[in-house]
Amino acid sequence: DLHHQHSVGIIGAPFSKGQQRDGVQRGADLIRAAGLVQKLKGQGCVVKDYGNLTFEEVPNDEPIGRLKSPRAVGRANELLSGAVQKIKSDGNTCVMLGGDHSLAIGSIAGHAASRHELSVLWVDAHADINTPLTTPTGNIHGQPMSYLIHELHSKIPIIPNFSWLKPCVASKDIVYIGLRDVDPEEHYILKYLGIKTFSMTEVDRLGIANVMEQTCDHMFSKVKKPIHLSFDIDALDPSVSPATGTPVAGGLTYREGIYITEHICQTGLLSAVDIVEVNPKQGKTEDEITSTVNTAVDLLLGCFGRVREGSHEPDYKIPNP
Ligand code: 4U7
Ligand code: MN
Ligand code: MN
Ligand code: MN
Repeated sequence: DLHHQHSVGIIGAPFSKGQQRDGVQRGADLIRAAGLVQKLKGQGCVVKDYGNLTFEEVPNDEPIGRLKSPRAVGRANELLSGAVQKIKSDGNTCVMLGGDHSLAIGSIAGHAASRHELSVLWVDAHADINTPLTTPTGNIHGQPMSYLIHELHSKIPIIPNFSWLKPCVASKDIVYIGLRDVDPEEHYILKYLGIKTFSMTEVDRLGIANVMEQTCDHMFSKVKKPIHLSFDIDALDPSVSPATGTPVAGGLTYREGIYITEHICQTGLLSAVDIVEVNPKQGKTEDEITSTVNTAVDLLLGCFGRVREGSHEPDYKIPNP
C-alpha cells in the first residue's frame, strides 16, 4: 500500500570473494555515501543501519575442484544469514548492500529462516544457477541459486563452511527478469526445473508492465508469500550502470529497473532486498561510478514507496497568502 510506513533495516556486506575483481566490496559504503539512509527517511521510512559485517581472513582457502574461495564464501554467508535473521526478527524489511552476488546465499537463507516460504525475484543479466560441477569459472557469484533450491540439493557436493546451509527455496517460487547471458548448463537447469524466466527477449516482446503482471501472477498463484528481491546491478544496461564486474550489453533501461521496484513495492509483500555487484573499480570515469551508485540508490527508493508521479502528506493544505 502507498501509505504504510516502511521499517527498513540495512546491512552492509563488503565481500568480494565470490568473484575475482577487486572493488565490489566497496559497494555498500558508496551506496550509503550517496545518501541512501537520509533519502529513505525523507520519503517517510523508519530506517535502522546495522552497519557493515566484518569478514575475517580465511586461511588455506584452496580451490576445491573448480570452486574458488569456498571456505571464505561459506563463512561470510553464515555470518550474513545470522544478521538477516536478526534484522527480520526486529520487524524490518531487510536491505543487504553487497558485495558480490554470492551473498544471496546468506541473505536468502537468513530471510527464509525467519519467514519459512518465500518467493524470490532474481533481476540479473545472469541466472547464477551453476552448480559447483557446472561452473565454467569457479566463481561462486555465478552459483548462489543452485545452493538454495530444494530440487538441486542432490547436485551440490559437501563444501567446507557450508554445513549450516539448508536449501530453502522451491523452483516454482522463483522468477527471473533480465536474462541475456546464460550458460548452456544453466539453460538446461532452468528448463529442467521449469523455472519462470523473463529474458530480455520477453521484456522486449511484452513490455515491463506486462512482465511485472505475469511475475506477480506467478508468485501469488497460491498463497501470498513474502518476496525476496535479489537485484544484480548488471541487470541494467551498461549505459546506466557500467561500474560492475560482468556487464552485458542489451540490458534493462533505468525506467524498466525503477518500474520493477515500484511494482514490487505496491504488492506490500517485499520482505528483503539485495543490491549487489556495484564495483567502483570497474567504472572508467567518476561519472560511470556515480551513475551506477545513484541508480542503485534509486532502485532502493522505488522499493520503499517512492513514486514518480510525486506524493504529498494526507493533511497538506495550500498556504493562504
Ligand atoms: B553475477 C558466469 F560463466 N555464468 O558462472 C559464471 F558467464 O552475480 C557469470 O550475475 C556469472 O554477476 C555472473 O561465472 C555472476 C560466466
Ligand atoms: Mn508500500
Ligand atoms: Mn549478473
Ligand atoms: Mn548476479
